[in-house]
Amino acid sequence: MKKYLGMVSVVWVSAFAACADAPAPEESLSLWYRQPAVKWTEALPVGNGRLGAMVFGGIKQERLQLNEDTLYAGGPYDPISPDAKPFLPEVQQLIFDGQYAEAAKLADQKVMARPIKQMPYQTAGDLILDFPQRDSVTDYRRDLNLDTAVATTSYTMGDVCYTREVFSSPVDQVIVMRLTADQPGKISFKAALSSPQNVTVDGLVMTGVNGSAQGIDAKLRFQVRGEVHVIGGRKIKENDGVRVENADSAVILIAAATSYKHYDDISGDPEAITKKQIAAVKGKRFEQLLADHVAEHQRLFRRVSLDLGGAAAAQLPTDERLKRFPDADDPQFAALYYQYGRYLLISSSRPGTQPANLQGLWNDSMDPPWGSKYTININTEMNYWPAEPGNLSECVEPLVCMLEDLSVSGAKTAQEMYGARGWVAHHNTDLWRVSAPIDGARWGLWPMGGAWLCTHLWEHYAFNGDKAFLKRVYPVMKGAALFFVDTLIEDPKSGYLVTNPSLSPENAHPFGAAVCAGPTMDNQILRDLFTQCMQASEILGTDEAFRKKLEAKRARLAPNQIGKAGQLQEWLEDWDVEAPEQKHRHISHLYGLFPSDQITVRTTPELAEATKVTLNTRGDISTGWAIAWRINCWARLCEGDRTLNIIKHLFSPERTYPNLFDAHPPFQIDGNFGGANGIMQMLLQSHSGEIELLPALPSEWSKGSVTGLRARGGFEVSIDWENGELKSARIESKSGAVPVIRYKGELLNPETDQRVILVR
Ligand code: FUC
Repeated sequence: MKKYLGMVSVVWVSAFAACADAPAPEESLSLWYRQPAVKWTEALPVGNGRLGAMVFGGIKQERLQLNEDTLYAGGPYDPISPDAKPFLPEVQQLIFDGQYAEAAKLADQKVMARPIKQMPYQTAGDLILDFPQRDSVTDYRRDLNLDTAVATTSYTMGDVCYTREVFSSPVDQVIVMRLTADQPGKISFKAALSSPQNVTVDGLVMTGVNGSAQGIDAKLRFQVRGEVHVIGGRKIKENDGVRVENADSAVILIAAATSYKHYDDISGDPEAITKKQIAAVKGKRFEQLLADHVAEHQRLFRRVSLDLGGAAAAQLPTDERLKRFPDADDPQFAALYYQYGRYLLISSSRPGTQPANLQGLWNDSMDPPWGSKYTININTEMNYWPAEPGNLSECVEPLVCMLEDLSVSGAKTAQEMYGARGWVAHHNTDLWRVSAPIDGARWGLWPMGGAWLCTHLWEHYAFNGDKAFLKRVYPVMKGAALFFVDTLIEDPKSGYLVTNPSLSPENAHPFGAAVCAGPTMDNQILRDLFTQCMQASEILGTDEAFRKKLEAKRARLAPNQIGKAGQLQEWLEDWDVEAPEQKHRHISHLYGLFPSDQITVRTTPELAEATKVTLNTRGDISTGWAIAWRINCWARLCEGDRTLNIIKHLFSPERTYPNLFDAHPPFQIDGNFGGANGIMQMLLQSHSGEIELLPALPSEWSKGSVTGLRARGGFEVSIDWENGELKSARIESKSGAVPVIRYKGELLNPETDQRVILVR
């Protein structure tokens, strides 16, 4: 114990500045509240990509709900239906014959995976701290400082001011909590671990196995290991926890690990890992743990700053600001939401961790909505939209690794289900990298999930120009394309090459099903995938014959088409106006408008008009992520005021919880990331070979500045504006190339325009 004394050598007075009368935090990039969290969606998230906690900030009881990003149910499994391959030709024929409901029925019986659902992501449990409460509490505040990634709770009880700070360190791989008071001997509590998992507890060590699900046995072992260090007072180990009495201050360290090593290897030793992680911080002072954590967080977080003006509103607690946003003059709230998106990505997706799942990293349930895994027909992609432009390129690495895994597991699915080369992943995947279609044909019989994700590999290259990276991922992109070389089939009516069976996620057409051939989104994704593979092979000087093959296939894909209502057609045929759900949340065929640039106001004005018709029919109000997608589309259509109006739907108590988590409802993190990206896109876009400054600036954001955004082609961009007009733009060209810059529809000459500072 003695060794640790230095670690908590806290000067008591240092920790209570916040207590005076609980004003707003000094750091305006903070979420803050005047009451503890009662609901989980009021608690504040911390995370190091792998290890997460939701901090409640209770007075009599503190709760840290804990997550480890590999703690999923089940174990390695492969649910490919053995009947899929023999029955797929029949399903295909039924679709070509227009017997869609029959095709869906047969697919449900024979083609879909067994089990029909994947494995859910699960909670690790809770760290609970029980405190004696002798008096009433004043000056309560809890906050999450986005700049330091520390959650702090402080209050005064009697004449003592108490402070608790919590962070999850990416450097030391532990969650750290410090408890201090402004008088000696005042820290007393009982700390205990608990979990809905199958666990045994000894003191602050909780050892367990994950849950089974869908008939897949629980095969993962895990451990959560806590350690408490005190200055002054006493620390007593009990069977079910640790008691601290009359300490001057205390530090709690939490490590957690599972036996997961890879999707087909669960031979890890969680006990050895957690012991090692705790041992590794032995002798490290709290101040050092904190300083290392903050430095690593700020290395990423501080690359971008955004000021939209109106900082006074930050004096109000975050939940109040949220309620007032639609009617208040609080543009800076959008800046807070934007930076919270970047904070959440940094905290849920770092090199070496799992990618951000449906809830990022944070989940308190054994059976969360949609399993809190990877829905790859929009949600996972949306999670990563803000990464490259938001200067968080490293955060994409877990997604890249997942794609490398899927290119192996998905090759088996391609072979066994379709008899095809390459690899395929359908609309969902999980920790075990399952790629067969799940959930029923209506949702799952869509072979494009892996292909769409592959466009993120190209994007990473487009933003950074890293050829070594392109070389690394080219086989994954090629494998995804190869699957379609083998499986695209000629549509007997139109002669186009089409996917079959497929669907337009997850929308039913007028003929009693969703399954169909060659929906618009598939053709758009394939056009991108093929084009990007061709460009990559050219850059890498390889695979000429394959490139030619892709070119020939690409030429036979159906083009984007305008239907009888003037809308962009969702399907190969003009079915849209008869489709049963006119307000459907998915706007899959607008993939071509965003995230792709196949449709733009400038290059394809008629198609851009058609997307407006579609967007107006679908409506602005939808589920959280679906609103976020609409925001991005209207920003691409360069309609700033319309975009801000839709943001007002997202920033409403119906679509954003008090902790600013997105509400589908229930909580899904995609809306946070999609919303953040939409805000960024209003200020800067880079596609179709140009950088466009302030393309969708709403009139309410008349003055502001942004620094450090990234643009395709290897540029870093900072912009200042006033009275709704560009004041200056600083563009740093990492490659030395001169960018093509557009502002208000006109090209700016970066060499002569006084407003542009080009740094090469
Ligand atoms: C897709 C969406 C749902 C939900 C789920 C996680 O299936 O259609 O709205 O977001 O993913």
